[in-house]
Amino acid sequence: MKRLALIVLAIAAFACTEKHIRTISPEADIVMARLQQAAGNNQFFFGQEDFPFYGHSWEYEEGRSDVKEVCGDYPAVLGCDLGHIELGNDKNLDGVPFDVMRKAITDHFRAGGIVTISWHARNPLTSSNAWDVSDNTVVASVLEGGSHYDLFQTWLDKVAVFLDSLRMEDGTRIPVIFRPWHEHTGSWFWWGRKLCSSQEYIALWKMTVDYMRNRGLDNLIIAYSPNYGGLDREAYMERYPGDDYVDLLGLDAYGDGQEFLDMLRNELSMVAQLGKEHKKAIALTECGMGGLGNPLWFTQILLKATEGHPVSYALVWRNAPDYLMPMHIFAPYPGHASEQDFVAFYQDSRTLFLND
Ligand code: BMA
Repeated sequence: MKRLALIVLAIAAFACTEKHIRTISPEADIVMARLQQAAGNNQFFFGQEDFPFYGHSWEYEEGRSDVKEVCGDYPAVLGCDLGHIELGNDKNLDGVPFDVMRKAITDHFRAGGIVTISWHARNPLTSSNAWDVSDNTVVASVLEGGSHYDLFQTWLDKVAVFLDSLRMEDGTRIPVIFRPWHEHTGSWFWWGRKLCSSQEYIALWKMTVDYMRNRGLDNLIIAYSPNYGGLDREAYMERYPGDDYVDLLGLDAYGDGQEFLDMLRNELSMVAQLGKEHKKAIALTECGMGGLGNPLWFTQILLKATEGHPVSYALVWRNAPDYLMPMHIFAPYPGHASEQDFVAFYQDSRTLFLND
């Protein structure tokens, strides 16, 4: 009897610790292997945020994409954002209906594409947006024991429900590069560097990832993405939650010019070295030049920055409709000055698009 009780206890203890064990689906493993393979060949997948939903001069027209209209193929990586899902809204912070997003994600994966999801969550303490940095107790407030813990659990639940709803007809979950709490080395989001301690940031990260894993989400490839700019190894790793909580080492980097290129190359070689040591793929999880004023940005900056570095993908940000946000663009559209340069970028043997 005593022995039986001990066995039961041992199983219970294992079940408790098991919730923190990383499980990853075969489909997500394939995506990770494909990312590593591309990087090993000195190639990278090109991606864009929100590309199927709208472009420079249009919104919600099935099959359209500014990038496709310029080079004939779609980006290989589709980026989406869950901001406002926490409010129970039907549309995200940029007006994209979550149903439309789900369908686009499914179609993109079915066509062989890769999906990444970020979350510009609103400020749970002040009820303002993700950029409200007026209070530096927000992260503490959502952690266990904090005043907004219960509310925040309901937010995590809404994210988990959406991520779990991304499935193929046979029920298999679609692999997603999930990229929470990004650009935390800057201080423009409520989870940013000056807004919380390292311990608080790491606790927020672990709570988020554990929540998703406890819900059985084995389709997530977790991406860590500090913001570029003056980062050395220590600064990059300062708030690293640990190898069990991260699958991909990212960098978000916006800019143009020689100084930007030199610094980005330095930081990418630092991230590449860390990727080697920690056995993680690396990526430019966000990049671009706001407004795309340099017509040679794609060949002279992005291609040169990634040359010789095992960057698995590079995702540029969204092309917002001009009538909503003038020149909030990161990829060319037909008639844009960088069209030709983008075609050369597309034709370069190192870049991979959806057909690849
Ligand atoms: C920012 C801008 C915002 C947008 C946010 C989330 O960089 O594009 O307009 O709301 O990303 O997509």
